[in-house]
This record gives sequence, structure tokens and C-alpha cells, in this order.
Amino acid sequence: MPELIRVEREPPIAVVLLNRPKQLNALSDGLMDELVTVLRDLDEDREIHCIVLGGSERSFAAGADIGELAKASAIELYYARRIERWDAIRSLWTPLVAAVSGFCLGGGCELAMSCDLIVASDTAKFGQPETGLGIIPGAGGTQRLTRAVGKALAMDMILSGRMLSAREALAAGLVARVVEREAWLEEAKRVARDIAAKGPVANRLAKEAVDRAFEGPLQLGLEYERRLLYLAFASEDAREGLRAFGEKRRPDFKGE
Ligand code: CO8
Repeated sequence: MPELIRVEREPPIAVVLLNRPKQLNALSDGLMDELVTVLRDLDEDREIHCIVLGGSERSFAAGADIGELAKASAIELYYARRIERWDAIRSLWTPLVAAVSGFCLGGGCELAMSCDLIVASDTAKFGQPETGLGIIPGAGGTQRLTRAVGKALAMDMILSGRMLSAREALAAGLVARVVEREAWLEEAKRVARDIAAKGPVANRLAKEAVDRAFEGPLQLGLEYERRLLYLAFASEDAREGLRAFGEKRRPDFKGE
């Protein structure tokens, strides 16, 4: 059996690639289980400070595996907690950069949105075509897409099946950067290396605080941010980063 997930460890970053090219990286149960396991392991790896998650140049992921969904009953999916398992991705400490080229549809778009930011090639196509199959987005699409691009565009994509080009996704706020097709993975790795060069403790706390802005009311988010800032101040990384600036040298972060 070919491996469903390929991992390239290049400390301080790691690259994780979905590997079902014939099915355009459709997210089968087996693939998702492997993905969650690999990401959890990398999350515990002290040498890895940022992870790139990608597919292939043709397709990031064309959604959940439709063949598997067609065979499953609602109660089977419910009891197997299939979608709940995806939550593990949102609870990773390590920043996650989605490198998206080609199709990024359905569960694939939801997976990319579960990452902390998206770097897209100019060939990328984002969509939530589930209603065309008689179902609805179920791994965060109706919520995360709406918060990212607003109600009008989210409704258009979810109800009509409209796909967004990379440039449209950038303008709408779904994507952080768009690069030429050839650079889709390299640019994501470059961004990951930039992230990995920052204070690891600060990165973890900052991503947690930004998520709060996405997930709750403003007052709670502000309070959460303030507490995490105090926590960041208590880290050795903060002492080192603040001292290094005054000493005009690069900080030597230990992630402590
Ligand atoms: N699942 C399984 N196989 C797929 C999928 C998929 N999502 N997408 C493509 N494939 C397969 C095709 O069946 C085809 O296989 P084969 O060569 O054996 O016939 C192969 O990949 C290549 O696909 P196409 O020939 O269709 O390639 P095209 O370039 O003509 O078209 C498209 C590309 C437009 C991406 C087209 O394949 C397509 O529309 N795919 C389906 C997209 C879609 O509807 N995605 C949503 C799926 S549902 C979902 O994601 C719900 C998530 C809910 C949470 C998860 C719950 C567990």
C-alpha cells in the first residue's frame, strides 16, 4: 500500500503532504487518521516549530472521499465521531501553514481553513460543493468560511457551488498569500521558516489568541489575549527576545 501521508522533516519545519493523487487527495477515513497521527507526533517534536500541510500541484484535496460517504449511514458516521477527529488539527500547538495548489474543495477547503494560514498558488480553486451532493459542509465550512469571507460570498459558494480563484480568495480574506504555480510549496516553506524563527512560546500563545478573535465575542477575546500576553512575558523566550533586541543580536529561542 502506498503511504497516504508523506512527511519530510526539515527542522525547524516539517512538510506533510497528502498522497492519494489518483483520487485528487480525497480525504478517506484512513488518510485522515494517518494525518492526525502524523500531525500529533510532529506537534510533540521539540525540533519542529512550524508545519506545512500540502497536497499536490493538481489538488490540495477534492473533499471527503465521496465513495466512502455514499456507503456510510448517518448513524455510522455519528457513532464513529468521524468529524470530531478532525478537531485534533485545531488543537495543535505548532503553527500550521496550508500550501494549496489546484482543487481545494469541500472537506479539503475545511481542512485548509483549519490551518493557521493559507498560502495558495494562482491555480488554486476554493469551493464548498456539498449541496450538489445533497449534503452540507460538515467540518466547519459553514462557520469558518462565513467568518473568513462574510455572509454574501459564503452563501454564494455554499448554495450555488461557486468556486473562488486564488486571487478572489485573497481579496476575500480566505488566503494570506498567492504565488505562482511553480512556487506553491517553496513559498509555504519559506513562510514556515519565517514563523519557525520566532519565539516558539510566543507563536503558540499568539495563535491561540488570534483564534479567540475568530471564535468568541470581542470582550472575551480581549481578556484572553491579555492573559496570554502576561503568560508570554513569563517565558524565557520573552526574556531572551527582549534582551537580544537591546544587544543588537538575533535571539536564541529555546521554546521555554
Ligand atoms: N472523493 C472520491 N474520489 C474523488 C473525489 C472525492 N471527493 N474527487 C475526485 N475524485 C476522483 C474521481 O472519482 C476520479 O477518479 P477515477 O479516475 O477513478 O474516475 C479522480 O478523482 C479524478 O477526478 P475527475 O476525473 O473528476 O477529475 P476532473 O479534473 O474532471 O474534476 C473535480 C475534478 C472538479 C475536483 C471533480 O473530481 C469533483 O467535482 N470532485 C468532487 C468534489 C466534491 O464534491 N467535493 C466535496 C466532497 S463531500 C465533502 O467534502 C464533505 C465533507 C464533510 C466532512 C467529512 C465527513 C467525514
